[in-house]
Amino acid sequence: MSKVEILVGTSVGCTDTSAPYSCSYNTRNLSSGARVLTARAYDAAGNITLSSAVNVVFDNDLAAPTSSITSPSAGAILKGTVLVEATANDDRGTVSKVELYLGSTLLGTVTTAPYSFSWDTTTRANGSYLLKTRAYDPTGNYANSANVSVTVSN
Ligand SMILES: [Ca+2]
Ligand SMILES: [Ca+2]
Repeated sequence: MSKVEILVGTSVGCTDTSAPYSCSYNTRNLSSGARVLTARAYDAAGNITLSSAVNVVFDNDLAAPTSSITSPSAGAILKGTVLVEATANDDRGTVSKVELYLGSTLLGTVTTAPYSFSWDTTTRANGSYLLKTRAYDPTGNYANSANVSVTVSN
């Protein structure tokens, strides 16, 4: 045997040139769904043998959760300590954590709903700021919410 290729559908997923034949393939390279795996073996003379097919299902969580800040609303003028509230949802139903950012500065992390953050605006100079959340699922996919522009006026 000179090499064995593992086919994922009709594409070569990975190749091994030494016995025992095995190789690692990242199933996250493809969308989730039913797949057919086949081994294609080449001998030194170039003869090719195809194995019987094995049906498998790729079942990766590839989609990041979405989140949005529900309070304060855009354009709000804030003073003192305010409650920042967000919602978050994942395609697989589990959000592992939601982070609140002021610009690029992490203000806090909440791991269970409701996603509420207490923010002491007096630690900031008066002016305009952008708030956003970043939601994670258990696989580690994450995405930012839209920015909400607020003004601190203490
Ligand atoms: Ca090997
Ligand atoms: Ca997900």
